[in-house]
Amino acid sequence: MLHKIDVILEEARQFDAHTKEEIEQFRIRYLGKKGLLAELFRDFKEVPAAQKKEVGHKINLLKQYISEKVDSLMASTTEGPSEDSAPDLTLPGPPMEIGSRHPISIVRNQIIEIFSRLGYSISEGPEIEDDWHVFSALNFPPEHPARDMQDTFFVEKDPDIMLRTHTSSVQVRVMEKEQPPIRTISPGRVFRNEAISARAHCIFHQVEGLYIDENVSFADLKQTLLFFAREMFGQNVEIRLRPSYFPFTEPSAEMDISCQICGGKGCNVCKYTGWLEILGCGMVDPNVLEFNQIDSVKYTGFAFGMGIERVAMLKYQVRDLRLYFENDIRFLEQFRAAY
Ligand code: 2U9
Repeated sequence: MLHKIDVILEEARQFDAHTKEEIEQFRIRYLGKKGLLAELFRDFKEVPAAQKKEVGHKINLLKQYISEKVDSLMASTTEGPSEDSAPDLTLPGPPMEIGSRHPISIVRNQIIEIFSRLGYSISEGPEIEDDWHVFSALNFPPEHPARDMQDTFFVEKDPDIMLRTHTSSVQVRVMEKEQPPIRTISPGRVFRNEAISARAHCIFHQVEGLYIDENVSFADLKQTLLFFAREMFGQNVEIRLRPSYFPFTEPSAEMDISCQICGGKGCNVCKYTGWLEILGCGMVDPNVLEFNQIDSVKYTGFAFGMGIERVAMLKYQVRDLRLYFENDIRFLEQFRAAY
């Protein structure tokens, strides 16, 4: 029996394998159910009691040697895939995940496109502004709350410098350079000192519009906004204007659109009113025209302003403003099909 074990061990030592197939054959020959080790364990029953300890020890050492040899051969085999499983290099690669536009960009581009068709130019300007362009030139009285530290981000060392709270400042800069007719929209990022919640953020995006010419009327404003609302939300949409107040427009109004979820019948989105607020607007206050060297007897104008997040919320039924800023891929990828 001891001799038989030595012969098997020597044979196993001599064995060398290159392929997984050969290693598997080796494993089966020694460790398989009907293999040589199983045969030795069967013979072990017949070994006289006096030799059992020595023989049992040798069989265990042989089993351990063979198991380790199988493992190390498997680990060191350099065998590549067989010809059948080799990759087909002529096949096209896996499709690349393509990104999608952010919903704010999609809606901003749509707004720009709609007003471009009405002949509006696009104006851009600085995000860091001065008091004149953000407040004074727009007829904000000195005690207006927006001028307060609570509402606006000022530069600590110079209270004349601040982050713009609206893009109307861009249109003040347009008026400095150009005389009417002026027909421009200013999309851009604005900043307000607000606590972040589902309905408010300290950074958001606006599009403001300005049209100044001879004989511009409130009827022109209303028809322009109706055109915009129908292009943006669909031809069935209705609008209504409610009186409001802004320092830079007189008269001023807020515009609602008929709720697109319930068709104006009333639902929890429109709080059972059938209407959703979308923007503010009005006739440019003559003071604003005069502050900016535009003759307020000869010229009139209208202006409007909207938050892009709000328009996108209404268009895509987004319930929480914070989703726009978190960049969670599960939110963003839902806009892949749009634009
Ligand atoms: C000039 C003169 C007037 C722009 C206007 C609004 C009304 C308005 C808000 C809507 C939601 C800002 O994003 S929001 O918080 N805007 O209600 N904006 S009229 O008026 C101007 C612009 C430029 C020279």
